[in-house]
Amino acid sequence: MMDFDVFNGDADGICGILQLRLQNPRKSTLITGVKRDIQLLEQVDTARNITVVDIAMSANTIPLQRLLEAGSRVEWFDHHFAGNIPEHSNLTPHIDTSPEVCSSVIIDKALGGTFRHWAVVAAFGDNLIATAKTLAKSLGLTTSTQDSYQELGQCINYNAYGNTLNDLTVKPVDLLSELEAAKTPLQFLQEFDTFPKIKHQMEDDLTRAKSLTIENTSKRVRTVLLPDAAWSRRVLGTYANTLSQSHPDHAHVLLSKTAGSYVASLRAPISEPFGAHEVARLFTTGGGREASAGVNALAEDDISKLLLEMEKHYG
Ligand SMILES: [Mn+2]
Repeated sequence: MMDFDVFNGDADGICGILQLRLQNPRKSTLITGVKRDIQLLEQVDTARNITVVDIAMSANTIPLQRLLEAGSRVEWFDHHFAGNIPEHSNLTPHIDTSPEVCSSVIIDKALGGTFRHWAVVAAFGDNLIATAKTLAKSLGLTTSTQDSYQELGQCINYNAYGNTLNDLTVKPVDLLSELEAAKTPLQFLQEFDTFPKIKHQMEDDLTRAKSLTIENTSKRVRTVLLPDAAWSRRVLGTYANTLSQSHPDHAHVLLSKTAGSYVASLRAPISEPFGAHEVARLFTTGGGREASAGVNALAEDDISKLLLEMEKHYG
């Protein structure tokens, strides 16, 4: 029986599993995907050990139950809404949904800070700037190193957005293996050409996004509509974070058109980082966390309801 590592394809998921494998190398089957692909556990057959990082337990309850009953040992690190966590002697949950924490920070704590550089990269990637800076300070990082880590986190996070793996600049498994070979963020930045490749693509996409009109759909909610294109899907989350950093007292809604529906990215105001997942979860395909959430397939008719709910929450 193989071991499985199941992780989100974004910066937090990748830097989380990376810390665990640097600490405890093992040959495992890797299950990951684009950021919105969170029902990953169903791809796992019976396994001896399964480690899950940065994936909501609430989206994987059925396969989790099946695997536990089959005798798998499951260790779960996450900061998304978890739902009911099953009581099972083979399940070790490390779940913390506080808005200032991400999965890689939970793992950093569990490992006693051994690979904290990657937790800093991940926290920047998840847009937890204050958390990232506090951790960076504890490592004594210079401002310029912090800036590099921030850019790296942002790029790895950006790289996970898309409808399918084909939309992405680099496949998450390939990125993980390069980061593992590099061992430290600075070595990755110096020795691999993947970072400039992703960064170039991200800047291109951001330039296009910045030309779109932003509408104040209520006093504290700003909304942008993005066209049906691979670049829209890639830049959606990064642009949402860029907008919330430039307008920290506003909530944001980004809507990207896809075949027959919309993908929505929601951001609570940075000054009041709560409730985004509550709005998202009013819709069947919605989910996420307090500060940042999304709806995978929003019907056109539901857009006005979404904007109304955002107004109710944030004004
Ligand atoms: Mn995360």
